[in-house]
Amino acid sequence: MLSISLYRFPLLLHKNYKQVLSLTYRKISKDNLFAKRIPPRDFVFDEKVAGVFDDMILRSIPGYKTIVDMIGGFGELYHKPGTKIYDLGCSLGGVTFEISKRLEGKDFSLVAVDNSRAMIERLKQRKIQLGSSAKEIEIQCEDISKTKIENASIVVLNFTLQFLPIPLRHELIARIRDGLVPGGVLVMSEKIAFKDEILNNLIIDMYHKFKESKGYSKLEISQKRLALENILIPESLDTHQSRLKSIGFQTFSVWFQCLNFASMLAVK
Ligand code: GEK
Repeated sequence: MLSISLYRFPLLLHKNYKQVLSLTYRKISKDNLFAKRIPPRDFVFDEKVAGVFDDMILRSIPGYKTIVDMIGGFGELYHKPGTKIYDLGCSLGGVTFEISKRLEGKDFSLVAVDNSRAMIERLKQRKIQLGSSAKEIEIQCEDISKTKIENASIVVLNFTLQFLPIPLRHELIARIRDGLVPGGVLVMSEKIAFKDEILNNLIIDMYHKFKESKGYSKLEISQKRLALENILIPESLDTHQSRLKSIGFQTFSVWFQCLNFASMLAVK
């Protein structure tokens, strides 16, 4: 597997940066999982995906790094002392570590949840490398539809809800609302669909151009798209807004959008 060293893990400003240099400058493996023609199969977050995930997510989500940086800012702004933060579908901890870095020295605890064993094992290794700076992070390997959410001032779903079957989404958002303290916030990023078919196709074409500009071939793009077809089900921004409002979130705004990727903020 090829290795590249362009990636800057978002921990450069960390006070104990010496401890995390190995994370910051580690070589990351290039995602070429779909480069050769392979028999069609559904996408899974297995060991192979976890091994190239840092590269995959940066080259697959326009604005990913900006979104993670900004969520760190939301963390700083909205965390209330003594409350919890949840990163649901945390993968390798992009959001988890960004928020922890910003809140270092404050009274907080962060619960990072993912149901991929391969992701969680790697995340635990990163937590060990960070030592005492990461002591506030509690890692749970479980389905987010089972996660107990309580006393939370911030819940983050950064590109995770889209993988949950649609019938389960309402119940999860309702549980998040119940677990948030008054004034607590949900930050939710999603791949989105557009109701207008012409616009939808145009934006998808633009997105494929984005992926090509990041070095993916047409074969990689089409094989990955097929693998995700039944796994990642995007909804429209209207659908997200109506669900959040019907569940009782008072304030809603899209704070970031690039092509068919958006991030939303909802306040209880
Ligand atoms: C980031 N938030 O880097 N329960 C728990 N985890 C799940 C479930 C579920 N039901 N379904 C999917 N996942 C991260 C990126 S990636 C987004 C999130 C992407 C997990 C899955 O195992 C994977 O790690 C993550 O959600 C989605 O900011 O790959 O497009």
